[in-house]
Amino acid sequence: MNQSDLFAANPDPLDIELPGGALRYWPRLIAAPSAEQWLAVLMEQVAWEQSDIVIAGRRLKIPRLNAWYGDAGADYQYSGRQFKAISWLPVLLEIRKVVEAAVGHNFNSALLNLYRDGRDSVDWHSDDEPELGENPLIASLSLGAVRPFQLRHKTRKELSMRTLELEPGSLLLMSGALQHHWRHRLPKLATVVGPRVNVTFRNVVYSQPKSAVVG
Ligand SMILES: O=C(O)CCC(=O)C(=O)O
Ligand SMILES: [Mn+2]
Repeated sequence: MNQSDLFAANPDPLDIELPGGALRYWPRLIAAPSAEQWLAVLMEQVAWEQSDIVIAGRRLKIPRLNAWYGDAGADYQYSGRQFKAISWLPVLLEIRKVVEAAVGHNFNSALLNLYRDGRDSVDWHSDDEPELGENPLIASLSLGAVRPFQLRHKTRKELSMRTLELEPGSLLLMSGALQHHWRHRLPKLATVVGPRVNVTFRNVVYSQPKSAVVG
């Protein structure tokens, strides 16, 4: 694929200032043909799994499929589970190159999510695992169905919830202290929607053995 074909006509980002955090949004970083092709390849080639998490001592299946890819050693833990990085697929290296060029930063890993339909979701959370460092830089590429992405301040209830409709081919960059002050989610939808794949590039800044690894 020709590199220039990957970019849409207007790759300029929008800066969205939030109290205590920064968001940068490229509505159409990737042109539609590449976005559609990548969606199909990722749905087929990624080692999708329905992970479970432990909440209040109970093991539950998460309402989406996911997978963790990255450089050797870029492992990741949350809710008592360790995710060993799978080596990059060629398509992920291609996507990473485009995302790194836009953001001006390198990433050593990516968490992929597959929302099979509107019943799949991710609940309120911050991407604040210690592996991601003090102020994580998270670049989130969307492919497939448009889904609302919502942000809510952790303590300042007077601040209204923000909603961004994440378009296919768009990139959302979360940076600064955003993860300290805001939570985000991708809610379930009552309407019929097709699949959406989200590739969130991250940087695992240290990787050390931990003793209490479950499962
Ligand atoms: O699907 C999205 O846009 C958000 C995913 C997310 O927040 C995460 O994987 O941590
Ligand atoms: Mn997140």
